[in-house]
Amino acid sequence: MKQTITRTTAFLASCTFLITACSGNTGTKTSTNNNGTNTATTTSSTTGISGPIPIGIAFAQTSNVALLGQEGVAGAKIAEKYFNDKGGVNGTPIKLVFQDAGGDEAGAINAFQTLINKDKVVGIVGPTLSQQAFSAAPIAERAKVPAIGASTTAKGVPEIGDYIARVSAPVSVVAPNSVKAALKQNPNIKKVAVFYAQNDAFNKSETEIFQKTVKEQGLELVTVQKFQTTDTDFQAQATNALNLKPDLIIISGLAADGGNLVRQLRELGYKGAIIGGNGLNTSNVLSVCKAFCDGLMIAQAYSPEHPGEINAVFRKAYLDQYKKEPPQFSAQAFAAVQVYVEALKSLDQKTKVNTIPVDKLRTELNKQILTGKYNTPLGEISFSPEGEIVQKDFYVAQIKMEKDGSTGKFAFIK
Ligand code: 1QQ
Repeated sequence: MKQTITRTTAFLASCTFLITACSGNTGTKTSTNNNGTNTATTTSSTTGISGPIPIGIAFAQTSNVALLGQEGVAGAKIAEKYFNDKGGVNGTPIKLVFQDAGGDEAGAINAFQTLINKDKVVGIVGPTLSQQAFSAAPIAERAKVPAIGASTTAKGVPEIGDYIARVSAPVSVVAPNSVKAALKQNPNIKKVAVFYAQNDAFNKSETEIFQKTVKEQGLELVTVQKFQTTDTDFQAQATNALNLKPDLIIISGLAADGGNLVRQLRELGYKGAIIGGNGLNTSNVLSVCKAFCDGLMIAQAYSPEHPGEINAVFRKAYLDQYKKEPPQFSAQAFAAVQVYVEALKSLDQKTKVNTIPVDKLRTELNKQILTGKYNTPLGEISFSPEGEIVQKDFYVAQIKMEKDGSTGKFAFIK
């Protein structure tokens, strides 16, 4: 019922916006690019793009989800500079248009509508959460605008529609790796307690995979504890679980709540292994669980050590700017922008993209995206006909905290 209301409201909002935004034929947007110079793109639905090619980025830049979204923003910006320095799309630069998708469905819907109707982007990267994608991606689908997820990993995201794809490998492929790594480190693990945030689509999807993996590995699932991504106090659930003496605890939450749960479990005296899911997959979690983050294991769809020139260039650019190794969400955002650039280049070789009306270009681009192969920092990737990423290499990292108890790093153990 809730879903129906959300979608109807979104659809109406989208129509209202279309009437105002489309009453004039041309939308012009001026923005500042990486070099600090002003660039203007003029685009209309019926004529081609004049100026840089606008690609929309709809990540969380505010709210608690910004802990995750800001890493996507960083990766996308590195890609924009890298590909524009290399000549953009056969001589035409790209221009990323950022709209803050915030942390909820409304924020993502707003960002998608603005990017589609006002900024007239050729395609979108985002949103940050699967929970947001299930509301916002249908807007791109209805408008026939490609939307590539770069951190959405729940079951069912690419199936939202023909225009919806992702470069973020699904939980079904990524999550089991961390359970296997924990067992390799400690083959005596028998009893497992699972925690998950029940108000988030991704965490519900991830915990299903974790619970299935636990059973497949012959382990005993002693309890499943639920919480909300907005919770800060986990005493009741943590005490319930610890009374059952687990040897492994698996948490599906987001960075702030997940990090707090890790801290409170350790404060209550838990000494066993802890696995965090993709929502804890950011060094921003270090400031939440501090010294108690030490030992936390998280499966990865990217390694900074991945061989190949494009990853070497990306890694160096990130290291130079942020003085730490690039995180998975930055690498995935880079890869999503790369997919757009390379698909646009292939199209442009057949027909100059700035001669194609933007509506038609979006559809042609979507087809091109799904047929290409891309050599990215994540390795060589391609897409299934549904828009699911096809990727080869996966890893597991373990947080190693320094003695100061506030700095630390993700050490790759697989
Ligand atoms: C999803 C996720 C998020 C935790 C990534 C930021 O994997 O929502 O699908």
